[in-house]
Amino acid sequence: MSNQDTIAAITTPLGRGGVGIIRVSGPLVQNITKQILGKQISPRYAYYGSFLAEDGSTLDQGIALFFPNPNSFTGEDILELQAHGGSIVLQCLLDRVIVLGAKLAEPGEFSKQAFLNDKMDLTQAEAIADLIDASSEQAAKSALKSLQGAFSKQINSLVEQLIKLRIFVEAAIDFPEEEINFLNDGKVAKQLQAILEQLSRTFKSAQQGVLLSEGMSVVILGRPNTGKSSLLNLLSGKDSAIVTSIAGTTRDIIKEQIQIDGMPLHILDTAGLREAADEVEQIGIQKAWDAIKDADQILVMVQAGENVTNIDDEDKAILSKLPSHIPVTLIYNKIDLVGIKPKIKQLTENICGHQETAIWLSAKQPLGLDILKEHLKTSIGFTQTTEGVFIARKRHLNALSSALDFVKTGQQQLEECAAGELLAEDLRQAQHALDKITGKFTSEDLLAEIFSSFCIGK
Ligand SMILES: Nc1nc2c(ncn2[C@@H]2O[C@H](COP(=O)(O)OP(=O)(O)O)[C@@H](O)[C@H]2O)c(=O)[nH]1
Ligand SMILES: [Mg+2]
Repeated sequence: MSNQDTIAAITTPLGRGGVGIIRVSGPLVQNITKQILGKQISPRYAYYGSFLAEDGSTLDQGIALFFPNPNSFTGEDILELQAHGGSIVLQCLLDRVIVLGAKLAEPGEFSKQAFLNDKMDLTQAEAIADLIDASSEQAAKSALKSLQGAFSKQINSLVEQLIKLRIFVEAAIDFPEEEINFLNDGKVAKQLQAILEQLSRTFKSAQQGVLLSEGMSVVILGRPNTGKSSLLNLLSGKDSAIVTSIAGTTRDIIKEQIQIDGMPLHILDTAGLREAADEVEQIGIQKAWDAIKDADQILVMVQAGENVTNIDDEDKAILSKLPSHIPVTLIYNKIDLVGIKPKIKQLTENICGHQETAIWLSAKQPLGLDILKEHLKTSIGFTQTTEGVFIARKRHLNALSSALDFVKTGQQQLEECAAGELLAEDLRQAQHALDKITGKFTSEDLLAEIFSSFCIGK
């Protein structure tokens, strides 16, 4: 699949800057170089000179780099013009390149071209976008690991093992008299088990990777004046939300992105839940309920009392409305008023059918913040060691989980009826699922979806 278009884009962010870069990739590059620089330039050599307009006047002066195919990012001829970073200068240069036959690159089109020319697989291309979007140092390091192929390597090794096993099982099918012996001698079962274990390990690492790239969404919920906005401000370290003793202060959802030891968190502060007469407040309350749908964790704030796990009927009513698949943590706030020390406790008596934890803290003093942070980390299964953690996406998790299912069914087929054909089919499906991760089998639609989320010029 070779692209006959020559594509171009400003690859540096728009606005003012010392340097701005235009990247051009495709078959017209050499011609465009000649027109703009007045001559061809040596490959991989920093050429300093004038960038010429059509009438021969100088548009700007800067550095030009030429990377001939196939040794370039996209695998095609690439020209990079490093000009001065003003939006007008760069736009004039880009216009010039477009007039000379290039078309404006779509978001992610350079990376897509690199993928289509086998310069990298899909996990690596996705890692570029994740590296650019990384919201913490750990996320950036993990994205780099994926970019360098750490994730693909694991997938490729699994695919290799699956292929080997498939060949073995399919050979057995061809010799019906010996098929049963072949399949029953324990070798296949052992290899299947090894694949299953490796798949599970990769799945777990990918889960960490998804956390790093997407972060965890934490919604703070509760009655008015329990200190939700105070907690948001405390976690984010700034005055994001207005704090007053007037019930109904917060109406819109206030979102802050923070990180705890490198784990990105999206914290959502919501309107206090109560029967509100005010229409605006009612809308805010509805928004609060909507927000929990995508939450990974819900913090329900209640007022600490002297009696340890005491909550009243209104709080119980809130808890009873929460979906049971999302972990809930009860936050007993304002411990400074009742003289309790910060602490954490697993609640054995579930209040509303959730796995619940209770934390006592003060959002105002502040007290107990470390306990909360530690709890958020452990409850999502975030391990601090980023060694070996590569960045991943939900798409990868889905594929891995589907591969796991197929290998497990294959195991059952083998145990229950030693049916070689059924096992071979499960192995084929598992391999197919893994191939989707690296992009060996990927539909045009999925490619379009993946690359369209990239930035222009990448
Ligand atoms: N004493 C004490 N007051 C608090 C604490 N947290 C919040 N408050 C106060 O409670 C009131 C309501 O706080 P706010 O964060 O706006 O609550 P929200 O309505 O749930 O968002 C404000 O006057 C806060 O200063 C706390 O831990 N201790
Ligand atoms: Mg508030």
